[in-house]
Amino acid sequence: MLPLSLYDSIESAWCPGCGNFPMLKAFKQALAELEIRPQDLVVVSAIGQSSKFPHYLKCNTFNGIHGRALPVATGIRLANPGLKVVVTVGDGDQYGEGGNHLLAAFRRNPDLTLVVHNNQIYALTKGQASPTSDQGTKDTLHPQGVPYPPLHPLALAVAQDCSWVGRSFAGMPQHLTEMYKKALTHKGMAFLEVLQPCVSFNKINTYEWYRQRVYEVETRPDYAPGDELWAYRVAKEWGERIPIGVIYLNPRPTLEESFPQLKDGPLAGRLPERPLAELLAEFS
Ligand SMILES: Cc1ncc(C[n+]2csc(CCOP(=O)(O)OP(=O)(O)O)c2C)c(N)n1
Ligand code: SF4
Repeated sequence: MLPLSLYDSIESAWCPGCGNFPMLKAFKQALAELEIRPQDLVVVSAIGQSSKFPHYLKCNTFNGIHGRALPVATGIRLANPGLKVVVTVGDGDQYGEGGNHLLAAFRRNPDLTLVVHNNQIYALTKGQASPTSDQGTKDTLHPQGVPYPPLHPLALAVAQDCSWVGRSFAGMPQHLTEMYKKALTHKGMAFLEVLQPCVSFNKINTYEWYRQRVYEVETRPDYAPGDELWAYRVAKEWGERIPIGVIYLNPRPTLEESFPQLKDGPLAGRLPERPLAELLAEFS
């Protein structure tokens, strides 16, 4: 196991009690246990409180524009499959602004880990409803409550053949670490949603609210993550009971495997087949 301090970066600006703290700690723990070195890791994010995650990690990072982390991460992965690529973003960012990229990534199956910090709110912009806000949630944009039901991102992932789908909760650090480890070691796209309380702007979906509802899906007598219809039904479960754990497993070829150019290894570091000056001359 590597020392956790290997990944230490600057001090964070999150509010005390924010669910992002246990996520950061559990992520470092998972990296250390899996012995993923900072130089072999790139963490990509976009815009939001959750997207500050890579700022607080010592490794390669890329902080892009709202909703666009997945295409950037996919490009990094294709250029250098030698890197472990992780995307850390918020529910607003990935399910709202980045919804189109989410659908494309589910289908393409790049070998990367997507972690969505789901606090059911746009936190950085001070608490507007997000695609996962529960129906009836009152905020400044919906003083009478959100009039329609929330998105079910995990069911969407199952329906679109995402190869690994799971959920964890920031209030259960051990579960979280194990789920990070499982997602990080999956070959293909791993989509891990983490229920992440926002103690400043979401006064409804608190630690206690989640704690009363989450249950470990592996304890179900009918547990069958390889069965698409079973996984779809479980992924839609949201309300009095919320499943956490591995919900869907669908191993299939990765995006990288479909590119013949990549069969000899990463493009990064490979010498061009023709001298660069000769290639550039074609465009002059
Ligand atoms: C194109 C664009 N639209 C809107 C914004 C404003 N904005 C910044 S952060 C944010 C919300 C982020 O919410 P979420 O992804 O849920 O992350 P959280 O802050 O809750 O972790 C918004 C709307 C922006 N920066 N760029
Ligand atoms: S506003 Fe919410 S999400 Fe942002 S740091 Fe504070 S508690 Fe965390």
